[in-house]
Amino acid sequence: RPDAAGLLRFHDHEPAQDDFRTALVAGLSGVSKSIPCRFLYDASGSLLFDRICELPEYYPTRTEVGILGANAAEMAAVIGSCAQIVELGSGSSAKIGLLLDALDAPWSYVPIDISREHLLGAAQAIQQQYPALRVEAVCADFAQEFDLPANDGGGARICFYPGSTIGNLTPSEALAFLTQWSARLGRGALMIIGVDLRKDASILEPAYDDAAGVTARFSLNMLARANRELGTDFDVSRFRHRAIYHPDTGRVGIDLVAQADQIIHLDHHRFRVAEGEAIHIEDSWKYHISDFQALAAKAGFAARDVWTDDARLFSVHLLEV
Ligand code: AVJ
Repeated sequence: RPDAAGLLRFHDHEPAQDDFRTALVAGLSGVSKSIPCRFLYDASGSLLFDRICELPEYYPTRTEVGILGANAAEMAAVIGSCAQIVELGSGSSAKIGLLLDALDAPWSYVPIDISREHLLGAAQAIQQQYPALRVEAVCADFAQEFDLPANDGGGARICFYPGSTIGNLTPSEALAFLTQWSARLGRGALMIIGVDLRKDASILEPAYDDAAGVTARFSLNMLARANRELGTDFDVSRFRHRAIYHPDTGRVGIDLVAQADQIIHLDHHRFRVAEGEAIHIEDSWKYHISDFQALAAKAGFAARDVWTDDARLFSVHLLEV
């Protein structure tokens, strides 16, 4: 395998540029208004999200990192040697080191991300840090169909999907997503997935509406982005960020609520937003451990193990196809 050492490989599937204008027109045209949450992450939004992860109220990131750190050796023992690690939405690849450091001779790391610059920078850094690892960066939308790099190192294939990113999907979308990935990964493959847990609104609502107002800025940036990129005229100062936990379903719903009547112009379109009207921008679904395991089972995954923190805020699941 000497040819693999130190040489970053790059597979560009040229994911379609998501059309913000089309999505915005569609989202503002209906009876209830909404904008898909994937548009939160432009350059400013991504920086604000990194700051959210450091907030005292936003427990998921540090709790998951704690769980991964505390149990990496146990995970590594199940994974075995020469594994191929496929990470979905790898971003800055900040968490994979916890796993790589615990693994016995991992064969390859396949970070998949839609953001080409971000992906390449992170993949290069990992390749430098782990010169013997075969790093195969894949620029793709991981919800779309594309070929995964072959797993020819002789070990297991592991899919790593941290961060409770799955929480942005409704449970039925999550079922479809996991079903697609169990088929794609194939028999014997493992998935390590971070899933945020249900808990009291007194913890959840501040986590999505922090005292310093960083999450509010993250949400409002979506409107500012539309003004910058599409020339809309949202009066951003007249919208308020709102996060409400619905304990019956386990959903944190995030809205931007207009504080005054506004007419928003976009090309030839005019959208009226009434005072008090909400634009829905994000949901973050929370699970009971047993409910998530049941969902995974329907999708073709057996629950092999699950780890949590002492306060049972967050869970990391080891699933097997
Ligand atoms: C990136 C989807 C995991 O739902 O906790 C954080 C996004 N939005 N604060 C989450 C988010 C506002 C985050 N996920």
